Amino acid sequence: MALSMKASTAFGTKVVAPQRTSVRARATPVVSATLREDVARFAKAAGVGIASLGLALSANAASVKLGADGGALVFEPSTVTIKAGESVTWTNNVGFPHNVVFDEDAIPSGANAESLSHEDYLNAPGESVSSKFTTPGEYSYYCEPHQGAGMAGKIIVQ
Ligand SMILES: [Cu+2]
Repeated sequence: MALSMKASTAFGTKVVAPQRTSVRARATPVVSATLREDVARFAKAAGVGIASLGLALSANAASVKLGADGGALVFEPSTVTIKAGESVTWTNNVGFPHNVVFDEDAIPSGANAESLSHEDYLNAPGESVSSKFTTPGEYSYYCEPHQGAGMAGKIIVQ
């Protein structure tokens, strides 16, 4: 009550337009601080979310399943087309362990087979790896454990 009286008094002695803001600021300092904190926290969390979302969007990662839903030992889809600078993410689906192997002679010159490859076996369900492709061209790759079964794929980088 004392606060609102003071606010009313102030209201009477000052210019009308900015008073509303002034009164609200005076009447709810604690709420404002908490709100500011919440907004800051939210902005921080959202910022991180938006940042990674932006990254995902601008990087436009293509997704490849390791093993088809039906159980076939294939990369699904076996061929993906992306733009230079975009990434491909491989995710364990069925029939693992899988891995992702690029050979020097099956990728554009200038690209690094070793850094693109993920030779460590993916053993866990849903486990994923990704590679970023910066050099345009065609990249053939395979899964070592299932190479004999024809588990091979292609990335076309435009
Ligand atoms: Cu495999």
